[in-house]
Amino acid sequence: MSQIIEVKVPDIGDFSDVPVIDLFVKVGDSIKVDDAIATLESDKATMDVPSTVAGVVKEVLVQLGSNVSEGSLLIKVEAGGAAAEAAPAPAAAPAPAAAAAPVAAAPAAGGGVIEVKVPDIGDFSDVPVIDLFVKVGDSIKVDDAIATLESDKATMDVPSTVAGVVKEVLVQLGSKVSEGSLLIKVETGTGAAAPAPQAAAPAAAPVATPAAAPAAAPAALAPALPIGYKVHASPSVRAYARELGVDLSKVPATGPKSRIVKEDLTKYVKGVMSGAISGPVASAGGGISGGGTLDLLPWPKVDFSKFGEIEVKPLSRIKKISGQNLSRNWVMIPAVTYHEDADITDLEAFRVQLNKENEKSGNKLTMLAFLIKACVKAMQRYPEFNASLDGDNLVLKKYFNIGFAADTPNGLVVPVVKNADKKGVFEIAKETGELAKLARDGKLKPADMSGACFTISSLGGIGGTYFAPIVNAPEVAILGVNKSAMKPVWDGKQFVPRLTLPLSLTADHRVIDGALATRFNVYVAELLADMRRMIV
Ligand code: CAO
Repeated sequence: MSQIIEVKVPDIGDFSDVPVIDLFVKVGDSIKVDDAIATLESDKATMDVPSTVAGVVKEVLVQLGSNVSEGSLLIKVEAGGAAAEAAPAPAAAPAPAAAAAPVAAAPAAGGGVIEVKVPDIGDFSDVPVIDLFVKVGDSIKVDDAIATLESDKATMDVPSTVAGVVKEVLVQLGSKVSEGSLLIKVETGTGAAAPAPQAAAPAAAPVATPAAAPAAAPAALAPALPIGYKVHASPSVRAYARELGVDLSKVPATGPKSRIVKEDLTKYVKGVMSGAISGPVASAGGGISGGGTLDLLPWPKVDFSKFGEIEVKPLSRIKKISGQNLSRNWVMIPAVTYHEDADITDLEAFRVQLNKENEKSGNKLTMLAFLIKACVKAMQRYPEFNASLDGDNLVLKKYFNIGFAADTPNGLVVPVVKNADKKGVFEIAKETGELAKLARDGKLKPADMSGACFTISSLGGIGGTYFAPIVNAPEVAILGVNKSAMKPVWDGKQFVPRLTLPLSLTADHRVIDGALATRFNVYVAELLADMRRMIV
């Protein structure tokens, strides 16, 4: 006989009126004991509230943003027959509480071997398996993740449709699969559907995680994958991880259903900062306290509407991706910016003259093209600028691909001029013009934005005097350029007007020290001052 059972917010400590920031169930969902219903977020902690009953959700009494306290009604569940075993209550509690999700629903009465195949994954086919969570002998439950597939548009966890013991795994990392491809064979029944080991996979996550980025997206400021994929965490935890520059896949989860909760993140960061855990992490927000421990503060949450009219506008996809990369690069690279002035009086006159001579060709020489050539020449003299760090090794590149920051209505992207050492300034100017147009039209392909060795960020067409660009990892340096201006320069006898170009070179101090950076800057300035030096 079925009955309707109410699931309420359990004792959540001293908190009250905390917002629901994530909601995992909807009417009609079948849920099990300990399945996460909602995530609550106070100013001190994030808490997943697990269900205390198994059954079918009949009513959801809260929504995203609802404020709840202990005892607030969350959902009503129809607990039918055998499913109605209510769990020993005070399940919830602050999130870090362990969460071995109990028994799977699927009973598989008589037993037998069942094949689990790739379900309908939309228009995708031949997508690679980028993560595999099961091996022969594993006990799995319904909805346990079997594998992660990654198309050029999305990352998808494929959950198991049966509970039992894995008898065969028919794919491996890198295998290409389509709808219907056989993934695993599972022996069901005869008690095999027993509680699955917590270890294997991040549970559930039925279908596609809308991908903010991977390959095909117009990746901004580095082709790195966005942080936080293939892991289970609430949006707020993901956002927090992004702020901190933490790769969530490295963080051990203690939340219900292998979800990473805020405390996991804090613990991980503290571990890294104290040296107990090795791994990349960046400090943020709270900074480092006097004792040397990281004192993480949550990002301030302000209800701005209290103070006046506001409008909330979602960040563009490019901004979200570049934001992650910029945050990581800003906090993880010990970077220093060095300034220099280049006298480009003669170069500008030369550029204007060449443009006049080539007026009919329609191919206009830009200062950017000369800057690219000068940087390539300087990188040839100082190879550390054409390098990337790989652990304790420096990878020195023998090719010269130069990225340039291009401002677009949707955000910043970095197209790349390949083999710039083998091209002349006209060819480079043409190519940068074409790439900048593609960037503005949102038509750059991933290949147009990959493989850069060094980046130039030119704000010369806009203005400014100097700035501190952020190194575009895994590159080790970036040259920022502002608007040239006529300045009085003392020539030993008098002040003479010289067209002066402000240069701002930011370099990764782990690879390039100040003396080298200044030599590079001075050399670039010398080349721009007298282009004849390019052939010396
Ligand atoms: N000093 C003075 N004038 C300059 C100059 C400089 N350093 N650089 C360019 N100019 C002039 C150009 O000569 C051109 O003038 P005319 O139209 O009279 O010939 C005008 O400024 C516009 O140039 P441009 O910026 O369109 O062309 P570009 O080749 O110099 O730059 C590109 C192309 C893609 C780099 C640029 O359009 C752009 O997007 N810049 C922004 C990059 C950016 O946002 N960087 C910040 C990254 S960190 O947030």
